[in-house]
Amino acid sequence: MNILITAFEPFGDDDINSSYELLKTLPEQIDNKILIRTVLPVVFDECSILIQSLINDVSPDAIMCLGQAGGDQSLRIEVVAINLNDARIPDNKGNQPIDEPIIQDGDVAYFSTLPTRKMFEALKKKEIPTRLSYSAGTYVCNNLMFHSLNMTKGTHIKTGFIHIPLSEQQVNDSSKPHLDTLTSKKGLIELIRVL
Ligand code: PCA
Repeated sequence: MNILITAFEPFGDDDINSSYELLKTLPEQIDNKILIRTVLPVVFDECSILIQSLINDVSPDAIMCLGQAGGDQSLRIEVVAINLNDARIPDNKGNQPIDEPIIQDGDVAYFSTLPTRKMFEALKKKEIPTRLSYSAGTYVCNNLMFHSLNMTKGTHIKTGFIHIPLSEQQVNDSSKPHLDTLTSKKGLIELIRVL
């Protein structure tokens, strides 16, 4: 089984992105699952052009996209992506769409096709902080999740998105919400095993 796992480069004021730091710690294989790991630019629509060419090249059985979400301390399993770009800050190429559809006249929203409830239960069982999230936002992560689900619609490719909290490296005050990379890694490996 091939699993395509993507993370994002740093964006905004951050020099690192916890999703990319986490991706770098993952092995090439977990059980019988080959992990194809790649980092994507934080640029509206451009990230999805790259993912499309990866889908064509590696024919994955599942796609798990990762992104950083500040202000949280649990692995956020995204359940839904909506057809809306609304950027609070510009992306890494200076684009800042406001109230724009991702795909004109496209579907309004897509549900993740990963087994989100099962993934959530698996992490709870291992006491790894997690929650099901019903909004992936309206920035580049939601953009990527929406495009990926649109591309894999009607195929066997299970597709979804996980938001990763800031890592311990990114908070100078440990009372700020974060999750250490080791726990995020344990959680992610568990999520991959559930697939
Ligand atoms: N997080 C942003 C975009 C890139 C990332 O890692 C988001 O949540 O949209």
